[in-house]
Amino acid sequence: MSFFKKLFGRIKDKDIKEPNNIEETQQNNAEIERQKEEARLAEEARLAEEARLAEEARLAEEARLAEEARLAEEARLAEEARLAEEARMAEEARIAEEARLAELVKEQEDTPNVDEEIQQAEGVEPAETTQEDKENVFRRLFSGLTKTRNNILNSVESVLRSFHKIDEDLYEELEEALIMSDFGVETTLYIMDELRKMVSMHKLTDPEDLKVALQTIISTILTAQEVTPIIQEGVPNVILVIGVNGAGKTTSIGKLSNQLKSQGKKVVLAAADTFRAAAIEQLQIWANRSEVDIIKHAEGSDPASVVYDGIAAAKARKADVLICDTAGRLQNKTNLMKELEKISRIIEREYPEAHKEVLIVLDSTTGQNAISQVKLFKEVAKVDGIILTKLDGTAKGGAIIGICQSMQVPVKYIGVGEKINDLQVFDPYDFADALFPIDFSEDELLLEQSRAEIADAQQ
Ligand SMILES: Nc1nc2c(ncn2[C@@H]2O[C@H](COP(=O)(O)OP(=O)(O)OP(=O)(O)O)[C@@H](O)[C@H]2O)c(=O)[nH]1
Ligand SMILES: [Mg+2]
Repeated sequence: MSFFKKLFGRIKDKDIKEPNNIEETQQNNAEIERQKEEARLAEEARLAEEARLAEEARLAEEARLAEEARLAEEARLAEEARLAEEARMAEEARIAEEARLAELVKEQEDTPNVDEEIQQAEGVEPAETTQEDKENVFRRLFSGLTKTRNNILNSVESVLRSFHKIDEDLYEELEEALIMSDFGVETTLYIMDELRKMVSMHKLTDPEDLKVALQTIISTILTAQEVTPIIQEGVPNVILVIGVNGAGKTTSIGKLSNQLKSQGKKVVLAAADTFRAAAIEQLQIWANRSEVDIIKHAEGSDPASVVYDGIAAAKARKADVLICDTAGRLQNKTNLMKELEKISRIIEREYPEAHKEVLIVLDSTTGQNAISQVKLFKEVAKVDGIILTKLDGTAKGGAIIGICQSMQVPVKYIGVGEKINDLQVFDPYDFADALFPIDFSEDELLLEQSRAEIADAQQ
């Protein structure tokens, strides 16, 4: 077959009209070109549409992310505003509460004690402690313990209110509430044990009765330690005040010297915290306020030599009480130990005739931490008693129960404010009453009976 025949045959196969002349062939070619162009344009349009859609999707995603970010920012700002408002309201409440307490204290201080004024005018010494004095002391204690009481009462009462009978679930929730109120785990378990015993001993069934029972157990814990007075009559006394820095040593010494002075005692202070000049100045201010003598050396001098001079001055001036302030820094325990040992040695050697009392000052706002501080200082010195400060500023006063229960060191004084009169001799019964105020008459009887029974059982 000739070449043209083959070609024509194939064209025929493809149903293309056979060109019958050159012009037709040209037309066919043009048609092919047109179709190609059309296909190219269609492809171009398809790609353009695809790109447009992709761009549209990208823009939509961008808009969605921007909206998401805007909403998140809006939520963040709203949360920030809410927290700021909460903080503002809490601060306002704190200031209002502070003002209320300050007003209360001022009212008490401004109330003229007519009896005392008449007695003084007549040259009669005021009676040692009147019923009114006692009531004022209790009121101060009651007011100082407000935060702790609210903390304990709110949680205990909300548990008691939510039960109609005394059962395991109640015990469990009460246990949790006491732990949350800073009683400490060990002490809480002890209290719960005692509570179960009392419930079965008195056949208690009403959850409300548990409040009286709790108060009984708490005051029993608080009174378990024998509390001896910090000073003895007829002999010279030395009080060594120790504790971590900021606990309230210097302030408590200032308040204590004022009390002792007003009881007619001759007091000398020894500024044995020579760690920084401000500590010496602070004690000097308290000495001026209480009008008592102070022995001080320069900043950085040997604390034991201040105590040595303090003893010499106390002897020479026939002082009843020498109170030694000490540094509380614990960064270097070995140094602290050596320093306290050296001071104790000087006191033993130079003042053997004196009654010695080592008091540890604990900041109640540190809660359970106070217990580890006692443990630490007991390694260094024989601790005779505790001054527990700042009970007024904390909700963690419940820690005192744990301290008494586990430390075998009696609490002797408590600080319920920054004023000169805000250091109180610790009265465990008053403390328990101020912590769990119960308006009772018959219950009081039960309370007293229970105290006696527990005391009997412990003997
Ligand atoms: N609210 C309140 N504040 C107290 C009480 N006792 C002490 N403070 C305050 O606690 C702060 C520290 O008291 P200081 O007496 O300087 O403590 P310190 O243990 O001597 O401290 P260092 O000398 O640094 O070791 C002071 O601002 C006192 O006013 C208290 O019972 N209640
Ligand atoms: Mg101090």
